[in-house]
Amino acid sequence: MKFVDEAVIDIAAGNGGAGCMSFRREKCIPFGGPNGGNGGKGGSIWFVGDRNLNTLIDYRYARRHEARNGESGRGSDQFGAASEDIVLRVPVGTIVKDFETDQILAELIEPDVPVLLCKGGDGGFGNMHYKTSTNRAPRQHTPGWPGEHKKVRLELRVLADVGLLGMPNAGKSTLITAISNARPKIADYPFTTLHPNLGVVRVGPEKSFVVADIPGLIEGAAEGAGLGHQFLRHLQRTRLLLHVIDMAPFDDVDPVQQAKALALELKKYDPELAAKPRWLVLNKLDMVALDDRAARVKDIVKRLKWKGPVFEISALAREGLQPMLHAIFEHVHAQVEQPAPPVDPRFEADTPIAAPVVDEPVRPVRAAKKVAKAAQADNDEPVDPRFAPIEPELEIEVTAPAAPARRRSRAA
Ligand SMILES: Nc1nc2c(ncn2[C@@H]2O[C@H](COP(=O)(O)OP(=O)(O)OP(=O)(O)O)[C@@H](O)[C@H]2O)c(=O)[nH]1
Ligand SMILES: [Mg+2]
Repeated sequence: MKFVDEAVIDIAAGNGGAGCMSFRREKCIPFGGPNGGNGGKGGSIWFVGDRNLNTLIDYRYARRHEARNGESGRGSDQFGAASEDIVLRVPVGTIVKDFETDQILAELIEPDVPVLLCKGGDGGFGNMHYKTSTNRAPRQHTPGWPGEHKKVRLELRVLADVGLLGMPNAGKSTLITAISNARPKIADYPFTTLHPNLGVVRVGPEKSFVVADIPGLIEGAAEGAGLGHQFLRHLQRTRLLLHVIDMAPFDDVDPVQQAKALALELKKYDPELAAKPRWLVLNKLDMVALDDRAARVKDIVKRLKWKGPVFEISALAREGLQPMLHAIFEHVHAQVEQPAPPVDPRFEADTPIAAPVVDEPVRPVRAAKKVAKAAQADNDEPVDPRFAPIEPELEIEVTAPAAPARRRSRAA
């Protein structure tokens, strides 16, 4: 399916139905009273992240999504029906931005968690709503409230832990094929890959991470050279970038020069992305003579003034992959925030035990002494304050309520 990672659509929620003004008119029922019902609510527009989608192509064709208006209220106590909401399913990782202001309205990171983007208008009140004991024949009724409408830009940023970055033909697609279940097209011409591919890497039982392979980047991408640099947005959510470098390029270009140019492009696109942890992956080691390898690697690292981790691999021959995968997994795993275990408030240490409610102040010193004495009574082990016996005979200072002052006039 065609990969589309951007779309602009209009969304409009439904208006609320109008309230009705009506009176009960029936034979032999004088003064029947108001019976106009409220209007129904207009449909809202929700977005939901769907794990099974990976493109925004549907929104290239269907560009306007309108929910229906709420039904108007009617006489005979009838309320208008609310309209159905519209749920737009988008790939997980989609960002919804306001078209005019570019403000982020929603990020759909969690699958199947609906996010409200346009609220439907509430229904208006019928005259039945206004009846009171003093206003028995109200003629007020209100129209429905309008629904929200927006023009939004949808941007897909794939959710991956690790991103592969490199010049065209560096071997990124070969690497993702070697380590994961992804099968992108591989060929010996530049720009084989035209859209991001995701692959799940299984390092061991219950140990996995997701890798994203993106199209190659060249010098001047910020100005539109090659495929431009727009797809770098797919690396913005990763935790680690693997900078794949071809150690034996065909046309004898300098890999160090290219690596520096690529780092510059990264900075031009987004300084935050350039600041992400980046590791060097020197690929196509099999193309370098055995006795020349160490010197070549040392030379590249030295000229790049590289301080971070360096891995020497051959994606095609599948050499040197395992140590790299384990190191990546450790890094990614360490960065994933561990969600705090749910705490049952009943067993929370800080929760005070329900104390007897007393209005008068307790004498603190004597009460504390008694608690300490009770704790030492049976054994010497320190007693958890939560399980300390509640002192029944707390010394309570009872102050007699002040006698009401007599009026002087009476006393006199
Ligand atoms: N000898 C050798 N060839 C490799 C290795 N890795 C990749 N190649 C070859 O390099 C060529 C380009 O590989 P790709 O994986 O398509 O490169 P890419 O970085 O994805 O390129 P683009 O998608 O165009 O950006 C292919 O012909 C691969 O067979 C390697 O480790 N050793
Ligand atoms: Mg490729």
